[in-house]
Amino acid sequence: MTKIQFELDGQQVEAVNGETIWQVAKRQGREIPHLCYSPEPDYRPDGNCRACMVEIEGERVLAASCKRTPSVGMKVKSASPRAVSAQKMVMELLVADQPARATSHDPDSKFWHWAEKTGVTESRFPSAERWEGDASHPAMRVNLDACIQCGLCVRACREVQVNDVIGMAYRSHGSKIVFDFDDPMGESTCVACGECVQACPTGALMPAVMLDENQTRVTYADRKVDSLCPFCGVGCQVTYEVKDEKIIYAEGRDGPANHNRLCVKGRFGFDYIHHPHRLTKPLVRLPNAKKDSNDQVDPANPFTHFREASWEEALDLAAKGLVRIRDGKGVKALAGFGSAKGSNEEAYLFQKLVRTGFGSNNVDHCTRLCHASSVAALMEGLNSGAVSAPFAAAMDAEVIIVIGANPTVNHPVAATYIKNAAKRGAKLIVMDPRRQTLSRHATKHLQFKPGSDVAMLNAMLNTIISEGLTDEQYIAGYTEGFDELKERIKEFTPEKMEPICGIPAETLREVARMYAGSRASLIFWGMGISQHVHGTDNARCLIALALITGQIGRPGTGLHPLRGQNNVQGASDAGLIPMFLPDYQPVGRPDLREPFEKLWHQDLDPVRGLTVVEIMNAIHAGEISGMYIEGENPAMSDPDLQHARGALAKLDHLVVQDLFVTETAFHADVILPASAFAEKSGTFTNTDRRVQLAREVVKPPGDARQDLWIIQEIAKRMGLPWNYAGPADVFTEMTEVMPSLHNISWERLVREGAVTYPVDDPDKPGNEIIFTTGFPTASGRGKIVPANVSPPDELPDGEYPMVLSTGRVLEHWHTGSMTRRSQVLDQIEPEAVAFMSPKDMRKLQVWPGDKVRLQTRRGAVEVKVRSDRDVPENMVFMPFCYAEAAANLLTNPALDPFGKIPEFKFCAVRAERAEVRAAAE
Ligand SMILES: Nc1nc2c(c(=O)[nH]1)N[C@H]1C(S)=C(S)[C@@H](COP(=O)(O)OP(=O)(O)OC[C@H]3O[C@@H](n4cnc5c(=O)[nH]c(N)nc54)[C@H](O)[C@@H]3O)O[C@H]1N2
Ligand SMILES: Nc1nc2c(c(=O)[nH]1)N[C@H]1C(S)=C(S)[C@@H](COP(=O)(O)OP(=O)(O)OC[C@H]3O[C@@H](n4cnc5c(=O)[nH]c(N)nc54)[C@H](O)[C@@H]3O)O[C@H]1N2
Ligand SMILES: [Mo]
Repeated sequence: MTKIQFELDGQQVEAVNGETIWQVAKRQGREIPHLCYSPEPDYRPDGNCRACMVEIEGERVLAASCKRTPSVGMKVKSASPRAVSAQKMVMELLVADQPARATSHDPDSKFWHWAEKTGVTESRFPSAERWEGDASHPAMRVNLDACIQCGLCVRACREVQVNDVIGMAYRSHGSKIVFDFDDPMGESTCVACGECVQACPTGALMPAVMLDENQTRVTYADRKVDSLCPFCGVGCQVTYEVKDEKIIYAEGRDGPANHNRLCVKGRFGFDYIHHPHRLTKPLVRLPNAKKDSNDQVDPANPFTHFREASWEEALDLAAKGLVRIRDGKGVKALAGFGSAKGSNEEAYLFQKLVRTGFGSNNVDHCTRLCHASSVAALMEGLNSGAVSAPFAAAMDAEVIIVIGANPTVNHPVAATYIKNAAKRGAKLIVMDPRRQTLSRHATKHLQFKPGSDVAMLNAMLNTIISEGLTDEQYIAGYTEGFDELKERIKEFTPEKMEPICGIPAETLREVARMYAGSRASLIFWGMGISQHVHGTDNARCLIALALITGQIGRPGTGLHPLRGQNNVQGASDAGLIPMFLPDYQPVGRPDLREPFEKLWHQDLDPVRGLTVVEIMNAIHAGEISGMYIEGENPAMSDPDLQHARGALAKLDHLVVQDLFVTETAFHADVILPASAFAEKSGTFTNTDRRVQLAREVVKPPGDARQDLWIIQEIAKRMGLPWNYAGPADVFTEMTEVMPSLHNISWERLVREGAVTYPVDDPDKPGNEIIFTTGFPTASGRGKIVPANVSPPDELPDGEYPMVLSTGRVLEHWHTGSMTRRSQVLDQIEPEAVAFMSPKDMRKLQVWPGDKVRLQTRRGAVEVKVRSDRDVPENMVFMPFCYAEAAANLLTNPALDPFGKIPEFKFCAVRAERAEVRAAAE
C-alpha cells in the first residue's frame, strides 16, 4: 500500500494507493464541485470541465483535483478565494449556455445541484447557439442545449459499456456529442443500455418517459427501493423509482455483478408488470371451452374461455383436480414445472410440494432446455454444476474463449467486462457459427460449421497433448482419465477435423496454443454448446481443455457456463430437478435422501422423475394427466410445439400460475394470478453463485397474490401441514439441508445484499473462485471424459436444405410474455423476424422486410426476414419470442441422452419466399 502525506486546506492528510486530491478530500468529508467527473460509478477522470480546480502552493496554474494525485508534502487549497472563484467562474460560464433552471430538462440534475451549492444561478455571459432536440429514440431523449461537453457519456459508451456509439465530433464552437456519424440516436447503432443517461450530469440525456412535451422533467419518484433486475443470470442490482405505486425508472446500483451497469431490459423493461393484460383475478375455464392445441390465445382478448373466480373457489378447484388424479391414477400421473424466474424460496417450496404432495420426482424446469447437458458433464467430471469463477474474472484473464454464447445480446452487462478485458489487451477468441458483436473485439473469430464443436475442440485437445502443452503437474495432482484421453484423442488430428468443422488445421493449432500457453485462460459457454444432441459431449471437451492445461482454480482461469434465467442457478440448487433433491443429492441414494425425509417427515420416491420433454411425451402416452405449471411457458419454449401444445391440451387437469394468460395458460383449467418479480421479496442466485436479496417494490395488482402464498395454499389443500411465515422462514429451512447455503443467513443477506457461495464462515466473504485445490468428487480429482464426433440429429437434405438455428434478440425475453408487454422493448423490436445472409436472400429472391415461409418436418411459419451478414450461408436464425411466428413449431425435439436437452440449435429447414409481395403488387 502506498501512502502519501500532504496538506489539504491546512490539515495533514494521506492519499492511499494513488488516490486523487478529490478522492482524499471526499474521504475527509469535503466535496469539491465536479461535473465531468463521476466518482460513483467510478469513471476514468478526464479533468476537462475544470469545475474541481484547486490551488497548489508553488504552482502557477490551478489543478483539476479529480485527476491530480498529490505528491509528498504538497500543500493544496480547495477552498481558497482563488480556487473558489475559478470553480464559480466555470459554473457561471456553463450556466450561460443552459436553459434556465425552471424550464431546464432536469432541474434536479447534478449540474443544478452544483450550481446551487457554488451559489451560481445566473450568468453575466451571453448564451451560445443551441442544438435542436432529438426525439428519435423510444427510450431516451437527447437535448444537447443542456450539454456541457463533459464527455461522461462518451466514456460511458466507449470505456464502460464499450458500445462505441457516442463520440465527440466537429471542431471548436461546432463541436458536439454525436451518435455514430451524427445520426439520430434512434437510427444509430445504440443498444439503449442507458449508461449515458445515467452518467449525464445535466439532463441533456434523459429517459424519455420523464419529460413532458416541453422537454421538462415532470416525473419525480415518491420513493426508491433497492432490488434486482428480473431478466438474466447476470443479477444486476437495481434501484427502482416508484411514483403513485408504479415503477417509473430503474437505475443501476453498485452491485458486485454490475457495478452500476445495466442493459436495455434492466433499465427500460420493467413496465411489463403494469401492462393491462396482467392477471388480477383467478380464472376458471368455462365448461364449454374445449381444449384444442390449434386454438391460440388472442393477446388483445386473452380472457375468452375463462371466467373470474374467487381465490377460495380457484384454489379448491386447482387442488381437488390434482388430488383426484393422484388418488385415482397414482402419484406418477402428476407432474410440475417450477420456475427459474421465481425466488429460491418459491423453487424450494415448489419441488417440496411435488415430492411430498404429489408424491414423485416429476418436477423439472427450464434448465432442462438450457444448461442441462452442461450440468450433466460438470456433475460427471467435477461433481458440481456451478461456475468455477465469476464472469468478472475476465478482467484477470490473458485469454478468453467465448463459445456458443452471445453475451452482448444475452448477458449484456457480463459482456461489458469481456469487452473491457479485450480493450486492456486480453486475447478474446469467439467460436460461433454466427458472427456477433463480440467478434469485433476478438483476436479471432472461428466461424465453424454448426454442430461440429466436438471436432473443433478435439483438434485443440489433440494439439495440446501432441505438442506437449499440457500441465503435467496439474494433471498428476488433480485429474483422472488423462491416459485414456491421450490414447483416444490421437485420431482427432487438426487435419482430420478441418473438413468436419471447417476451420483450417493451422488455426485450430494456433488457438490451442494460445489457450494452453497463457498465464490464465477462461472459457465462457452458452446454448450453442448445450442445446445439441451431443451437448454433454461438447461440454466434456471444454472441461477436458481446462483440466489438461490446469486453466482452472486460479484468478483469471476457469469454466463459466453463462446461466440464463435470473434464478436458474438457484432453482436448480433448490431441487427443481427430477433426479436431484436440493443441492444435487441424487434421489436414488438412501443415505442422501434420509435428511430430507427426516426434515419433511415423509418417505420420498427413490426413482428419478421425468424431464420436461419426457413429461410431454408421457402425457401423449396417457401416463400423466395432471400438471401444475408455475412461471414457465412450455407452449412456446418447448421444442416441436404442435406436440407440446397437444400434450397440454390433452391434460385432464392443468393449473397455471403466471402473470398473463400465456400460450400455456390458455390450455389451463385454473389460472392463478401471481406476483411479478418487483412485487415480491426473496433470494435469487446469479450465474456467479451470488445469492442476492430482492425486495418488494410495489404490491401485486388487483387480486394477484404472492407466488409463495399460492404454492402453500395448494400444498395445504393437498394435505400438507405447511405454515411458513414468509420467505425468510423458507430460506432458513433451506439452509438446514443445503450445504451450499451454509453461513448465509437471511439476516446476512439483508445486511450485505449479496453473498457468493460457498462460504466458510458467517463473517467471511464467499469464495468467488472454487476448485483451487481439486474437486468435490470422491477422489478429489476432476474426471476427464473423452468425446466422439457425432452429427446433429437432423441434417439438411434435398427436401430441407438449410440449417435452422434458434436463439434470442437483445430486447426480448424468451417467449415474449414479459418483454413484448414492455413499451420500450416492444417498440424497438416490434415484429417477428428471422435472419438470413444477404446471399441466401438473393438466392430466394427476397428483400429485407419480405416474408419467408420456413418449413421443417414439424411445422411451418411465415416471418419477415432481415438481412444479416453475421449469419453464415445456408442458415436461418430465428428468435423464439414471437407467438405469431413461433420458432418452436419448427424445432427438433431429439434429446441429448445424458442431459435430456433438445437440439434447439440445429434442424433441417426449407425457406421459400412467401407470396405476400406478389399479392400486394
Ligand atoms: N435478451 C435475452 N437475453 C437472454 C435470454 C433471452 O431470452 N433474451 N435468455 C436467457 C437464457 S435462459 C439463456 S439460457 C441465455 C442464453 O444465452 P446464449 O447462450 O448466448 O444464447 P443463444 O443466443 O441461444 O445461443 C448462443 C450462440 O450459440 C450459437 N450457436 C448455434 N449453433 C451453434 C453450434 O453448433 N456450436 C456453437 N458453439 N455455437 C452455436 C448461436 O449462433 C448463438 O450466438 O440468455 C439469457 N439471456
Ligand atoms: N427454439 C428455442 N427454444 C428454447 C430455447 C432456444 O434457444 N431456442 N432456449 C430454451 C431455454 S435456454 C430456456 S431457459 C427456456 C425458457 O423457457 P420458459 O421458462 O418457458 O420461458 P419464459 O418466457 O422465461 O417463461 C417464464 C414465464 O414465467 C412468467 N413469469 C415471469 N415472472 C414470474 C413470476 O414472478 N411468477 C410467476 N408465477 N410467473 C412469472 C412469464 O410470464 C412467463 O410466462 O426456453 C427454451 N426454449
Ligand atoms: Mo436458458
